[in-house]
Amino acid sequence: MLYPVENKVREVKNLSGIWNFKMDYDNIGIQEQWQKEPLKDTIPMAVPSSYNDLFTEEREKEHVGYVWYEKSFVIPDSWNGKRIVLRFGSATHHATVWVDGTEVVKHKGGFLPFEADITEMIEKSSLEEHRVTVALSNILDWTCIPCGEIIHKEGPGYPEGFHYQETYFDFYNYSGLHRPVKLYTTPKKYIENIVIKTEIKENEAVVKALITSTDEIRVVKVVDEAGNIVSEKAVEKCLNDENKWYVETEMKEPHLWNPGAAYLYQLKVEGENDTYAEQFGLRTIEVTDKAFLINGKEFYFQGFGKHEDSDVHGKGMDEALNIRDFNLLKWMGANSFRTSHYPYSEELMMLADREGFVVIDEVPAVGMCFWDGNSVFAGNRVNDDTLEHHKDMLADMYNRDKNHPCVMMWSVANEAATHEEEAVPYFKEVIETMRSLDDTRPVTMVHTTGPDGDKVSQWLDVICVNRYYAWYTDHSHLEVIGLQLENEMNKWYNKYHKPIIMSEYGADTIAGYHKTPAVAFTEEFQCMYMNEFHKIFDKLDFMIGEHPWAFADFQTKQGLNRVDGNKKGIFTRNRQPKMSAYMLKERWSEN
Ligand code: GCB
Repeated sequence: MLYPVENKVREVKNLSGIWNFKMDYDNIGIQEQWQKEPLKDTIPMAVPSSYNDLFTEEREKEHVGYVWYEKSFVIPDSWNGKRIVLRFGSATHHATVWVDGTEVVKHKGGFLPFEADITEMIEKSSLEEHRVTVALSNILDWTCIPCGEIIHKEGPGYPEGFHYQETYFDFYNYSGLHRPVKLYTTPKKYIENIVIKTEIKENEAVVKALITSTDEIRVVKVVDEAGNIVSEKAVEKCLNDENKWYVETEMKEPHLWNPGAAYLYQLKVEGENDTYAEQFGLRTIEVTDKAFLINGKEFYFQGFGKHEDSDVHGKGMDEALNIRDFNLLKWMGANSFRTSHYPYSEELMMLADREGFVVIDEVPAVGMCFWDGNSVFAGNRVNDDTLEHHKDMLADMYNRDKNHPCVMMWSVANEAATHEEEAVPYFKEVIETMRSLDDTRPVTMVHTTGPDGDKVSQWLDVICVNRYYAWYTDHSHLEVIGLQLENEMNKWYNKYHKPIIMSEYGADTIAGYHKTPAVAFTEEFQCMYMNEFHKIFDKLDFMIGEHPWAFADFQTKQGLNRVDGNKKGIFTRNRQPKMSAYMLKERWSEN
């Protein structure tokens, strides 16, 4: 899927702003077909944003089920004869979209884009103003990723109809139209997709592009950052498919995309009617048993697991926040991050391309492990529908992010119960699917299960492990960290002979809380805690990275060990540093 762009033949209309909004308290709107008429009794709502934290009452904030969005738009006469597409950056988690009361698209999966071609209905319509209506449900069950379930309880201790959304992941189930909604045009014959793969030899690069297009493609041009055309080639149609076009074009003295020193080219595809410039970068990735090499140089991941999360906006896309986060990452000497635990906005990925951050791109497969010993994969929880949806999300993530040079590795899940026998065929298929989509990037998965229990890492390239020694186990006994960590990491390595990234480690820390001797939750403790991990990372040559958890404090559901969210941030939720930020800055600036 291509990002909507403006150029001499394409136009974009951003529908972000204030929409009409209506809570479907009793989840009756679908049955009553609210889309047929303009919504009644609406309130204003910001798009993009999560709606939850904009409300003042729990009933709305914690609503389980449907909410409705509506916006009117006009199509300018100048768009006559063009193909018109309505595109959602994301809708969390299930959306049905109507235009003027007619369904145009349905989508499941809260963190990836989807679109509807509305040309025909616009052409047939005599209306001057159109109405887009969205019914959005935030319900998570075992057929979705992330997984969840609705818990119903009854009996004398519970009010009638008592129920709530249970989730098995540690972030708030923010809901809404989280990313921009856009209308865009293309010519009627148009370029649908471009897949770019590159090969770098000595002082030359080959750029290979597979183009899906109903338009006759003429030529591709590679344009450098200064706007010079550095390569140009006529394109040939693939013999076996009418709408597929393939080209290979060479360029001399390529400028590589390096971490911290990005360089972006554009592949300009020119057709008879349509044209599209897709950004790409030149870099190689190689994984050995002990190293991750980018452009032939060993790369050590230093950075964070992050969240799309902030005050008021929730998970709503916020360009100012993205810029602030990237400036903080640079200030600290961080070179990478993981999109824990779902693909982040396209706008953020483009920024990462430009700023030279290395990204581990994670699909929203989180919450597939129970901590009480109950099984997730054997029985009536994760099922065939979950697997199908998981595979769909991998494909959507790949289709959206395939040409981003910043994406250096795919993560197919976070903390799944990979010790369960039934998880083996599941993840074999998931990993095979990822590889069949992309043969150019390594695949990882983020573990909570230890090396003795894990049954799936033989299929991965890199092993990512989350560990909280002396926090969730042996709480506050820092002296156990070194021993337990070294022992476990050696076990992982001896079992699989693959490089390891510590993808999470950290301690909840209240900003401004200080004590000596240090105790858990103080800023001093957070520094001492991480230092114990660092001593071991520095000893083990197969450790290829450290991503403390988490970049910033973030909101979670309420829980006994969550006082207004997860406080393991190195920054506060407001993006101000705790003491540990200075400690990490010093460590990372040395490398
Ligand atoms: C984890 C999860 C992450 C949590 C973190 C914690 O392992 O991957 O989502 O927030 O632990 O703080 O407990």
